[in-house]
Formats: sequence, C-alpha cells, structure tokens
Amino acid sequence: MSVVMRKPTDLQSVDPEVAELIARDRDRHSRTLNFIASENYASQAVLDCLASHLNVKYAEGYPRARYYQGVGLVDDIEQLAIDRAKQLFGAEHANVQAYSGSPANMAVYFALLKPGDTVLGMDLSQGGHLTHGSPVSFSGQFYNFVHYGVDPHSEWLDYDALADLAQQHRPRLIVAGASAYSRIIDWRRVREIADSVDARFMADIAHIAGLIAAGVHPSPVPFADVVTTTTHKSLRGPRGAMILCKQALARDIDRTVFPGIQGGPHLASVAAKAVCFHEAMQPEFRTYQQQVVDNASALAEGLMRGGLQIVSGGTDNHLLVVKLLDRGYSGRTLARALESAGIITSMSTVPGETRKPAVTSGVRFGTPAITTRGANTSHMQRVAQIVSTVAEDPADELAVSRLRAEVEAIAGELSAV
Ligand code: DSN
Repeated sequence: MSVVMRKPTDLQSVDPEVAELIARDRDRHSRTLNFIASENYASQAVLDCLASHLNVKYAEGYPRARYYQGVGLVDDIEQLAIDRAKQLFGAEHANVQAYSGSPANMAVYFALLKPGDTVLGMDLSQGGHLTHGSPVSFSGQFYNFVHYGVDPHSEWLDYDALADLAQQHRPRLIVAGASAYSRIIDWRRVREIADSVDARFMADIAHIAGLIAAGVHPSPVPFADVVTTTTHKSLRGPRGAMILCKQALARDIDRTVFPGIQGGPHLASVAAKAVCFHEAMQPEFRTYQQQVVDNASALAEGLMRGGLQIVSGGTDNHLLVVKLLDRGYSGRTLARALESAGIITSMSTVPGETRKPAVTSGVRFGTPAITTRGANTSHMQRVAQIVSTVAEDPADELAVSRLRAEVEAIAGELSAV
C-alpha cells in the first residue's frame, strides 16, 4: 500500500476511532460557545499548510544556511514568513521557528541571561504566565524572578511599584505581558523603568498579538529589545510562536533557538505562520480585532449588570476575569457549571487569591474564538445573561440544563467550526 500523499479523507478509513473522536470534538465546538481566551479558529488556508507534505522536511539551520539538501523552496517559505512578520509588526528581525510560547521565552532567557540572574515578571496569580518566573517552571528555577503585580484597589498594573522593585533589585531583564490581564499595557513606561536600571525589556504579547497587528492595542516593538508571541491565539494562526528583536540581538536569538534549544523547524507550521501574517495584513483583520475588543467590552458590561465582579472593573482588550471572592464557590465550580450549559471557559486566579491554582476564585473569558464565528455584541448580552444566571447558583443542575438550549440556539446562529 502506498503511504505517499494521503488524501485528507484517508483518516476515516485508516483510523475510524481517531476520526470519530475528532469529528465529535468538532461538533462539540459547533454546539458550544468557546470563550477560552487563548484559543482561536484558524482559517482553512492555515490548516491546509499544517496538513501539507511540508510535514516531511528537515531543514536544520536558517534560510540559505541549512544542514540538509532539498531546501530551496522551504527556504523561500521561511523567508516569506520572516519578511511578513517583520512587515506586520515593524520589527528589525524575526525568528519564526519557535515551536511554542514557552520555548520562545526560554530562548530569549538563554540568549540574554545567565543562570541566577535577576528578572522582573508579572505574578502568575495576578495575570502573568508560568514562564514569567513561576517556581514550577524552568524560568523560576533557573533565574531569580522577582514579581510585580497590580494595585490591590484598582487592579490595574502598578507601574510605580514596578519602578520601585526595579531600583531595589536591579534586574538584568524586565518581562512585561500577561495571560490574564485585561488592560492596555504601557510599553513606553516599562521601557523607561528598564532604562532607569540599565535592564533589557522583553514583551510577551502571546495573548494580544492579533490586537497589536491590527492596531487596536499599542505595539511594544518600538520599545522592547525582544518581543515573543504565540501565533495561535488572537493572531489566529497555527500552533507555534515567533520572536521579534532588534537587529543587534538577531544572531544571539537565532543561535539560541537553533541549535541552542530546538532541532529542525516545523516547516508546515512555518508556512502556516506565513499565511497567518498575510491574513493579518488584510483590512478585514482589523475589523475582526475591533469586534473582538467590542465583544469583550459588551460581555464585561453585561456580566457586571448581572451582578458579577470583573477584575479591574472591565476590559480594554480581548479578555476579562470574573472575580468570585465574594461568592461561596470557586472558579472551578463556575467553569464546570458553565461547561454544562455549553459555555467553555477556563478558571483563573485573581488578585488577592485565596484558593489553590487548581481551584481558583476566578473565571477567564476571551472573545477571539467566538468572534471568529461571527458573534457580535448582542450575542454577548445574551451570553452575559446566561452566565449571570448560572452564577446565581452553579449547583442548580436543572436551571443549567435549561440554559443549555439557549446556548445551543446562539451557537446555531454562528458559523460552524
Ligand atoms: N495557557 C495559555 C493560556 O491559556 O493563556 C498561555 O500559555
């Protein structure tokens, strides 16, 4: 039997068990509402690249400097991805080989730091990321991370406290960026703080890269030495990541990605990144990202009208975190009840957290995926009413199952997945 160039339909005949699981999960997406802030539905053009024959190719190295033959055309593909990334974000240099966000951040730390160096990063429980120095991550184990956070009253980033910490600890690097922070980040201010202590500045824009590409969130590229991002969240591309940096750091960053950390680039994913960057340059991408922000804002307002507290009192970007410190149940309890109603979210720690990370006192909602399916602000108002009703008593299984019909009705008005 030939194994070359299988057609997509082969899956059903080769492995009906996996085919059925995939089909059922796709149906699950279509029948529910996906509010996971880090997920998005990439275009068929992006998915076509991922399913292409490029999966076969080894091309360790960089365009025109490889350790393998047969690379002429994949060189062109990677160069296209690099050129488009630089154009899209106005960057001096782009590395598009990073497999995902964590290895991208690892590459930057390995390139810029020595083990034990002091770094400032946002606290995980206040919206930061595992790779911003959590003790359970390599980042917190290899480096001396000191954490900054939000003002306990406003729950907005406290730049004065960050500046004080920088003076006190004299970090070699300041990392800005978050996984669960709903306000605009003042990159210029972070640059000034970094300069005041002669530190480098890395912006991790994994969550907001699409907003930045579309101009609905300010860009850190003019201010940061290095910018890392995944490509699959608001940017709506393939699973993967990239690193943007000043030309002066290009060689160190590239050598740390390969051969420092990674082996051969995943060229199907690199091609998909090139397509994603092309899509992000189109006028409709800006319209989409503005709708993402409008939807998050409408959802936050609806939830607050429904009696729920939102961390920082609202949102300026694609996500919001519902704060349950005033309730007798956890984030996990609400997220599970919402899933029963067909609303898919993720639990989240909140400022002033009192529960464990696997329980939490918050639920994070993001609007990139649902907006890709065509949701608008009136859908968000209906969702806010449903969430507020579930939040009144997440243990009321009968009420939750009744709401499921309303969720399926909304899902039926949106594009299928
Ligand atoms: N775990 C991702 C998120 O959901 O934000 C970030 O890596």
